[in-house]
Amino acid sequence: MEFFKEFGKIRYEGRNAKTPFAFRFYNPDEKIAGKTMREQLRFAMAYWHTMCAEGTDMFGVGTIDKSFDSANPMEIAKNKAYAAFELMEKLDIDYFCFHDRDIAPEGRTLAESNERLDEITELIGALMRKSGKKLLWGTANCFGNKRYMHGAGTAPNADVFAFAAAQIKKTIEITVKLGGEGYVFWGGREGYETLLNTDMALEQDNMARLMRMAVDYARSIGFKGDFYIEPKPKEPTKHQYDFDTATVLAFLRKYGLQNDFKMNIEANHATLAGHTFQHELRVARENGVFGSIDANQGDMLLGWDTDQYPTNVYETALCMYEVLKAGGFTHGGLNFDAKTRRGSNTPEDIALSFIAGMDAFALGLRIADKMISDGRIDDFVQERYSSYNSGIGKRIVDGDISIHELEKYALFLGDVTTNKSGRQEYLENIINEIMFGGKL
Ligand code: XUL
Ligand code: CO
Repeated sequence: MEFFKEFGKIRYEGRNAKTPFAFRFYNPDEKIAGKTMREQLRFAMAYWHTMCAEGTDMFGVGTIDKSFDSANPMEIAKNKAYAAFELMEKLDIDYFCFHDRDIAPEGRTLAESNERLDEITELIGALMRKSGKKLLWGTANCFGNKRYMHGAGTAPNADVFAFAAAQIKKTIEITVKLGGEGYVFWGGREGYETLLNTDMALEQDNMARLMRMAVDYARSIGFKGDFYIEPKPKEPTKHQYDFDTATVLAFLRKYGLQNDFKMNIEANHATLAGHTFQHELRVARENGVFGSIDANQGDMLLGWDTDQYPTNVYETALCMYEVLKAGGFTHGGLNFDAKTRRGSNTPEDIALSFIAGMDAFALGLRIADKMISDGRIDDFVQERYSSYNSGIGKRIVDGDISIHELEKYALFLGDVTTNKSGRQEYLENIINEIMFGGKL
């Protein structure tokens, strides 16, 4: 059965393509920076937005039909699996990501939920073998059910903690069974609404305990992929413990988990934390914990997680610059944690949204590669810090000078009267020149 009859296989047709159902910039087999675009970008489909989200918001019901020709929950789940693989095939997307509850509806008991997961993962496994599509990462939805109203790993109720642990254990098992390359912790309700009712220390100790158990269990059953934490500062809780990359790093180091986790950086989460997307990627890269990306964008005028398809090429270029500087993805990839707008409610919109996002990242990769081969930006940064390559600067970075000697040196200088310009505008214009020079 074909679910998306409105469009066929999307192919690269170049910038003069006649149809909107074509890639203009994403040419999967073209090599950029030493690898094919397919290998560099490692695009993934987020099961929850693409197969499940119906366009509901705080003020209204769904506008997008995701019933997939059935009214029976398990039949819908199976049809979603068939539809997901049809879509990945048509869009030339190699990976997908899911929460346990996206792929199979929750049952009345944990045992029933687990049986349903077994049934659906059998089907998904068969579809993966047939198509060659791969699981980028799995995760457990420990935030949607009302039992998680006060959190999961950070819940004040130990029974809830136990339930979350069991749910995560099962999700790790199905992730391993499907050959997943990663496992994500996004702390959906791991935070607080008010400190008046919160034992922050115990909550964070417990979260670390849960993560340690999960990592040890996964490794014991042969999981070779990466664990990620996905930082987000707020929403749904007022304050989420995994606020941003720097906060998560402090948490990991406090609990001795720093060698077990990398970051899954989401663009819209970065901006909610008051950072740029590039900032979060840079902090991760500089600390050796760059892992994977949830590709989307927020709206400059809205203060919440709008999860829009990424179309801002300036942002994708600076993102791919950081990815290339990190040496590219290993187990991670670009997961479109993005949903079509409530008003974009046709099947065609799903294809057009992915095309927009994939082309925006293809452009970003092309521009980032040019930024690096052009060399002016990297050379400028090197030159800017060149005072540390010799003399007093070299002694500072070598740890070969005392504060007394520095004082003596500064007294001899008397004052510092020259500083070189940071040339911000010049550098920004280099990017514009690389992006548009000769093409308009
Ligand atoms: C929520 C979010 C999640 C995670 C996976 O903001 O980004 O979808 O990516 O739980
Ligand atoms: Co996300």
